Parts: sequence; C-alpha cells; structure tokens
Amino acid sequence: MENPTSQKLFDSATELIPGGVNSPARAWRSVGGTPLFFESGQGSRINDVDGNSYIDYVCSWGPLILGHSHPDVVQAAQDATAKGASFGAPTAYEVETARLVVDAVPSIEMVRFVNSGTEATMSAMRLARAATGRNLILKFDGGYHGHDDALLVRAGSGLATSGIADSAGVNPKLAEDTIVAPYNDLEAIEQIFDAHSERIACVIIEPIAGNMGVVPADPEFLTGLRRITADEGCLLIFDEVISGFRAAFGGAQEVYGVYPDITCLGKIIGGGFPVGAYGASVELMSHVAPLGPMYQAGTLSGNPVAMAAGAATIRHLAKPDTYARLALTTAQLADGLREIFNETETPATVNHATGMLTLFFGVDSVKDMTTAANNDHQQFTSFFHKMLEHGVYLPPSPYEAWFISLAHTSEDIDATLQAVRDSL
Ligand code: KE4
Repeated sequence: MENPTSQKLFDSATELIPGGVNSPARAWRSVGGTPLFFESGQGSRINDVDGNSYIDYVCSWGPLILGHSHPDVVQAAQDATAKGASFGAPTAYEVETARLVVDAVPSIEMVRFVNSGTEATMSAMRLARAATGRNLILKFDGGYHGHDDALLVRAGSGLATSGIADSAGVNPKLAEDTIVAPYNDLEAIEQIFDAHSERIACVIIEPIAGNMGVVPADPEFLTGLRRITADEGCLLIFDEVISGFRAAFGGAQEVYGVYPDITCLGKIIGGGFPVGAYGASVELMSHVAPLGPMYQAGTLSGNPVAMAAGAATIRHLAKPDTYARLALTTAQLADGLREIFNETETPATVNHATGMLTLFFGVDSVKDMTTAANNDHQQFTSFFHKMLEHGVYLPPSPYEAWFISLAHTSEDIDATLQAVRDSL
C-alpha cells in the first residue's frame, strides 16, 4: 500500500502537534511506521487519504458500535447541530439520553455527563472520596482509566505499598495514595485491605479489561471484589467506558450480575462525539454539585450533538437480538483465529468478550498484565503491517482491543480470516 498523502500530512502534523497526533495511542510508536490518515468511513470500512480501504477493527477505539457514519446517527447529529451546537444551558437532548442510560445500566439511578472517559473516572474517584471521607485509591496493573494523575500510577515495590508515578509531571505525593494490585487476584485484594482497611475510598476496575489487551475478570474475582469492598465500606467503581453498551446493553455488570457503586461510561454513548458519564444511586449522586459539596463542571458537558448522536446509537442498541448478533460475529472471528493458529501451529491465544477481542502471540493464556506482557511483540508488529497490506486495520498495539461493530458482516469476518492466513 502506497501512502504518500498520509506521509505528507504526518510531516506537517509533527511540526504542529506533539508526535503528530492528538493522542499517543494513534502514533504507531509500538509498531513503527507512519500512522495512516483517514478521510472517511462507512459501516465496517475505513478509507485512508490515499484511497486505500480497510476493514476497521479500531472503530475509533470503541464508540462506533454501529459502524462508521450510521445514517441515523449522522442525521441526529446534523439535526442537533443545525439548531445550535451548544447553549451552555440545559436541553431536552441530555434529559433523553440520561433516561436511556438510567433505564439501561442496572446500577445507575442518576447520571452526570462529561466530555471524556478521563473526566468520568476522575469525577467518580472524587465522588468516592467525598462520600467516604477516605483518600486511598486501588486500581489494577494493566488497567487504564484515562490520564487523570491519580491513575497514571504503576505498582509500588511491594503489594500493599504506595504507587509510583507512571508519567512525568505526576506529583509523587499524589501517586502515594494509589495502590496497584494484580488483576484477577483476590488474595492480593484481601492482603491490601488487611493492610489499609478503612483508608481505601474506592477500587476502580475495568470489569472486562480492554487495555492490557482484552482480559475478562474471572467471575469469582469480581464477586469477591464486590463482597470485600461492601464489607470494608469502600466504593466499587466499574470503569465501563469500553464495556458499557458493548458487553451487553447493561454492560459488563449485566453480564456478571455484579453491581458497582459507581459506573463510568464514555465512547459508545456519544456515538462518536466527545462524551463521558458517571452514574450511581440517587443517594451517592446527591454529593455532586449543585446538590452537594463535590464540585465538577464542564462547558460542553451533555452537549446537544453528542447527546443526540448517543441517543440515536443507544436506541439502535436497544433493539432485540442486537447483542446476540454482536456476540455471534465476535465468536466467528475469535474461533476462526483459534482454528488458524491450531492449523498452522502458531503459538497464540485469543481472549474475547462480546464486541471485543485481543490476539496474543507466543503465549497460551493471559489473565493479567504480567502474562499479557509475555506476548511476542515482534510477531505482532509484523502481523500488524501484513494485515494492513491485506486491507485490515488493527489497533497499532498488542495491548488494545480489536473492536467489532454491528456493521461487520460475516463476509468481513471471512475476509479478515483470509487476511490472517495470508499474513501468517
Ligand atoms: P477518554 O478520556 O480517552 O475518552 O477515555 C479514557 C478511558 C477510560 N477508561 C477506559 C477503560 C478506556 O479504555 C479509556 C480510553 N481508551 C483508550 C484506548 N484503549 C482510548 C484511545 C486513546 O487514548 O486515544
């Protein structure tokens, strides 16, 4: 594939924008090469600025569960924009989308919209601290919840020790209040609460992790975590920015039957427009300004365009058999990949949940960040570039989820599996 226009745009971009990108995830640093620039997408396909077309498994990192430029979503956004993109005042749009979210997500009685998943998790942690009067945060190794300082922290030297800043510019004093535990390890959680009981405000977890690659929580781990946090008076935050409206209409909490105190959402509920949300019981949300003393605000929070696009998206997802269909397409791809690796005796494992999957080369089981990190990065890198040549656009990192949309057809999956065979 020739990409002169992408190269030219990238050369200009790198003079103006750090690394030529507005988010490091798009920089292709871990796979090398020049990031492709895109100009259009329809359904499951995305077209770069040099006229090359690909089956897309990034789907804007999750929001486009209906596929690119779904006519109802485009129409909803156009209608809202034409009447006024933003008022800085309440509109009917946000009430409608709030109703859809509250009715869909079991643990949410009341919701606040913000502009990104980062804002959602940042606000959820502040709410947890406000509601409990405690300060410590517990997150998981390999969990990504956006770029809030308290969450850009990696594990300390010992299990129950303070975290260490994982980005320049994060105040080490702040990182000390975050503890990092191994995912899917209930014993570790018990030890940490023994050491810090009464001081932990919240545990924040991706119930189906998507940022160490896809790693679903073991059911007994999640139910154990729910029990321990409830016993300890510590709030459980489900970061469902990826899994919300993807794993099921009610998210991973509906799949597992485990209900958090606070749920964070993003991506899908904005239909491709900037959005985030955090929701909880009426009692918990009564801490949030202007009702209560916990402050959080935002110029474009709940903006009409994102709310209209989000509502149009959620209405489609509410239709019967939506998730049965998405689960089937995902399984067709996941099982097809497993078959190919068996046939070709390629050491690899595939983790999947409805609408998302990750392929890990060189390992036979991935349950946490440590096992995920054993994957054969080099093999993924050459696979990524070969798949591009065969017209398939994958996330440019082995630690991301491939996102499957409702626009991906059985033919798309077959074509993808053929591309995998040719690439191997
Ligand atoms: P945003 O602030 O990027 O809207 O959301 C942050 C976030 C929160 N929680 C989870 C579970 C997330 O996956 C994310 C963001 N996901 C990344 C990719 N895995 C977005 C891509 C990017 O950072 O450009």
